[in-house]
Amino acid sequence: MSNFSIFALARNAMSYHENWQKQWRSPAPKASYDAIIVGGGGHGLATAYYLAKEHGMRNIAVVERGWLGGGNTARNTTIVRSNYLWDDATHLYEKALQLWEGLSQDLNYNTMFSQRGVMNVGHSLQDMRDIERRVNANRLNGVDGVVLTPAQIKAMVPIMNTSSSLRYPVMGASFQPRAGVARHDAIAWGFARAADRLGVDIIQNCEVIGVQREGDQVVGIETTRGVIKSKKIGVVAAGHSSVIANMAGIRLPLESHPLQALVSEPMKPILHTVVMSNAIHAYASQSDKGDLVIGAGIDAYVGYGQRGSFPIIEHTLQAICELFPIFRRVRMNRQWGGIVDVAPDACPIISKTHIKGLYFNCGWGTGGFKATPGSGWVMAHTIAQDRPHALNAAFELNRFNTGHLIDEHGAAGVAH
Ligand code: FAD
Ligand code: PYC
Repeated sequence: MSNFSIFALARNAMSYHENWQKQWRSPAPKASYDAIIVGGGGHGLATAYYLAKEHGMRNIAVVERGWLGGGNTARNTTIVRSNYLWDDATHLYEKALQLWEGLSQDLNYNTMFSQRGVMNVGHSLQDMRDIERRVNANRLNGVDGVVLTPAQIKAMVPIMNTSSSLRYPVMGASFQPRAGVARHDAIAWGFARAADRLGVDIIQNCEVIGVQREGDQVVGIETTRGVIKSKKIGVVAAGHSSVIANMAGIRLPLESHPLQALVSEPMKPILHTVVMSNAIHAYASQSDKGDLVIGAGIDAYVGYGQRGSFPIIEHTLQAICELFPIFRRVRMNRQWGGIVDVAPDACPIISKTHIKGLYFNCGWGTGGFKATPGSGWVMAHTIAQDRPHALNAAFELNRFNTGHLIDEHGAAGVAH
């Protein structure tokens, strides 16, 4: 290849990059909108998309302090499932799973949703009782699921050590065949593009630093790009919800914790489903690129450092190596943390507040990625109609007054 064509190629690549940047340069915010969504992660962008698509609201903006999907949306391990224990949770996550099943077509963007199944492994008699109870509850709700014996697990995942002499012996598992994984940043980009096509303003590098009220009505936000007025504001800022609530004079029952994950060097396909264990705080899947995607239980302390602490990851890798001895020599490539906000019952808050026009969607803890389309769908309904949809009625803030908590701690795939 001559020098000339190399330069031409480089020039083409540069102009492609510049055009792409121009196309996505954030517009200047307008003085006012019919609704503003704070937080440009998957949930915020999905909310904006469904507000425009399902409720015909077009004069809306998403404001994001960094870049789209730079929060938990692109830091998570992408497990999508709906095998929760309690009816309210199951219905909400199953709605999300059904939306996932048609999402690539709906958004005209490949979300790489891959229904390769999710296995939750049990290591004690009590684990197995909980697994059987959960699978029965799922089936009563029309959600797919089976209980597997160690021999059935071995047939599906031959590389797993199912020997009874393990420190935490494998005694069985639940398996949801329709569950799986997706591509995390594609969710942010897919929703962003689809919302943009419907006229939504997506404004990056725009941090909310104040919430304006007139009496008990919200009237706008103060941002690093000026004041923007609106009488409907939906806060969808995982990990930082309490900070923004504080600006409006509200105290949320949430704690922010780091949650860590890591990926290995890429390998040929060897792990064809997702394997999780709540008891040993470890789970693994293999991405389409070939990396092992591994995650830990939550860091016990509260904080905003997107790194996490060392012993957690060390314990997770010990557990992974015990379960999959073949992975002992695999090199890990990257480790990171995301900040998740956890409610006392490990369930989300999707709710109006006592301030008119101010709504919160938060508290997803370790498990909100799978909910992204469903969360946006019900949040859009709540904002547009100023009342919750039947699917999120049980997830309002007033449950912390009435005591109607939906305790999913035991059924969470990963320890809270
Ligand atoms: P985010 O993507 O975090 O978006 C919130 C946005 O708000 C951010 O972009 C942030 O910059 C913005 N923001 C914050 N403050 C402000 C402000 N003042 N002004 C403007 N913008 C602001 N869930 C699963 O279902 N399956 C999994 O396998 C899974 N694995 C996980 C693994 C890890 C390591 C982590 C950290 C999380 C995991 N989760 C998983 C949880 C999941 O990632 C989250 O629940 C989900 O992504 C939350 O999405 P979101 O759009 O609400 O949040
Ligand atoms: O909720 O399935 C889940 C999950 C897996 C890893 C983190 N959360």
